[in-house]
Amino acid sequence: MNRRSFLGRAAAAAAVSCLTPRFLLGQENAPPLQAKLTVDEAITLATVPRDFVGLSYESAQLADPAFFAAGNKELIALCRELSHDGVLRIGGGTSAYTVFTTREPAGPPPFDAFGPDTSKNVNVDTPVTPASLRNLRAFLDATNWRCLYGLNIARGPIPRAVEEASYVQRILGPRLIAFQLGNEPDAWRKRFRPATWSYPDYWKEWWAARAAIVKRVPLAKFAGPDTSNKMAYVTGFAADVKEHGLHDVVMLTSHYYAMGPAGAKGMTIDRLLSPDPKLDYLLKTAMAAAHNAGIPYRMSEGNSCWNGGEPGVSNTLASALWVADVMLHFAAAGCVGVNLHGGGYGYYTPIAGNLKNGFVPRPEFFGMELAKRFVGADIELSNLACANDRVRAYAGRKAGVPMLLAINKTDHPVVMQTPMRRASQQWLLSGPSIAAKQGVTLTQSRATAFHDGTLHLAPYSAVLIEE
Ligand code: BDP
Repeated sequence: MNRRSFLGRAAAAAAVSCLTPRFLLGQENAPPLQAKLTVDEAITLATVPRDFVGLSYESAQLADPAFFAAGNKELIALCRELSHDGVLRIGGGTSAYTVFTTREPAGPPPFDAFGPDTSKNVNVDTPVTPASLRNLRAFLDATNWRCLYGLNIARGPIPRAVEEASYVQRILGPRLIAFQLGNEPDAWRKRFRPATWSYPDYWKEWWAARAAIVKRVPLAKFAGPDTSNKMAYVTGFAADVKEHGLHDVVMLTSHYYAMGPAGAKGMTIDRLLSPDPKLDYLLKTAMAAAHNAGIPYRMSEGNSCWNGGEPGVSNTLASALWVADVMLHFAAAGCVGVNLHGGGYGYYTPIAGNLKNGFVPRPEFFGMELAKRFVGADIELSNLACANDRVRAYAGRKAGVPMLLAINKTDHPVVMQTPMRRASQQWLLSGPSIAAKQGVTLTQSRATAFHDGTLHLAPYSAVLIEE
């Protein structure tokens, strides 16, 4: 299904509409949902890589060299809280409008902080200079993160992208994972390219751009195709990489937004918390393509609702529960990482702020923090028997210790029988209400909700326990 389409999910919405009267608060007194989790320890679905957790920012943010810089201590601290080994992806819609120049501009940067691109078509050029790249390197050193770097291919020109690549490679050095050649090329039709534009045209351009970059930067590595939603580009790209034996293509990437566009009808908490039928198709297709090419797959950009996020949805407890679930969903499928898009004061940004006012974690940040506890863990095959598909669970084992993440996206309490024998450690993700923007917390406490293998989940909450 095309995420750019306005198609609603009428059936799913109808199925849950009986919940709406109690929807906003959750009912401690509502009858509990019964759930039973069984785990097959013999079958490991995936091991969550060290650098699974990531963020994605607009390329335009580089126009302010002080943003990704060693001096931005608050942002560095928040990134380190999310991961000691994360991935910062630079790209997005504005990567078609960045202009690399070695002439450092005089005067202040054009903005304080740059949120997700919502313009799609109308944009202004912003500079990227060696100073912003040197500061970005210092930021990556301070966070111990690495970078996926998007070059301006949509509008080029290619020689400028080649020059930029040579600076990026030299300055970021080991902090650079790979270049991405253009953001969402499957959406260039009728924007940057003619109406007839399709995958074979992209591959031709990609091939020429790669050749030009490799000539000047022989050590360059690539990831792609960094697409919006057209899986034909993902399978096509993987097949071409394989056919041409391109060992410098180290990763297959594409984007995932649960819904959108923000502002359209039906972009509700209700929908965000319901299973997304297009997700399993995406994962199955992307993983098969990656397997075919012998490279890992990473979800390089995504979030709850494209077009900058839906206010009252993308910045609430709902987004925190959603993100914890979706991160584990990707991880269990074998995806090697996810980059949650954001920046500035965008509604879906996990970290909000600017240099002047400081940086704060948004609700989604806490969902990411919960999911990150699975980094390094083996995710085991499990089955959750529950009448409500908004109750979710993931089981795993880290350094031999069994762990379980249970997510209750309903307004009922849940009583979940589990094979866990004890809960030595417990984390609780919760908030004052599902629509709460403030007061969402992740707390570590001694297990009180767990007795004799039975886990009690409050409405709209998630619990992670380690045996
Ligand atoms: C994606 C773009 C990103 C936007 C996002 C959105 O790559 O730059 O910020 O959509 O619309 O297509 O939120």
